[in-house]
Amino acid sequence: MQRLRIVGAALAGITLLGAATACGSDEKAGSEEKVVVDVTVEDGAITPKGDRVEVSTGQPIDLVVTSDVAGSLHMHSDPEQEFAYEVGTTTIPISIDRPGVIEVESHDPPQIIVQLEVR
Ligand SMILES: [Cu+2]
Repeated sequence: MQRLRIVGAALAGITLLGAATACGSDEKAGSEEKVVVDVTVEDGAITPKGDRVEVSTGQPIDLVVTSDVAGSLHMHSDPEQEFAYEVGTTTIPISIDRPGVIEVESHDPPQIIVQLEVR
């Protein structure tokens, strides 16, 4: 398997969705913010290109893929997982229950999309 080690410094396209309620929120104890990772596939190019995203074990993560072609992502967790996406926008909810660095990549073209640094 080809692995491109590209670690982007910029965290473009990655958004943290915080609890939006200003007051009177019924905050759940221990609940964590959802991390949304926006992935764009356009004309054969995929962004982001290896950005590191820090998450906690069990934290909900949405991979939101907007693509002009159907394809799939690989998550190099143990066991490895594959997620299909369609033309348009596909939201892939994931979470990782063990610490480590998990790569989310494409095989066509071969590219690391994000590295999830799970603490
Ligand atoms: Cu893979």
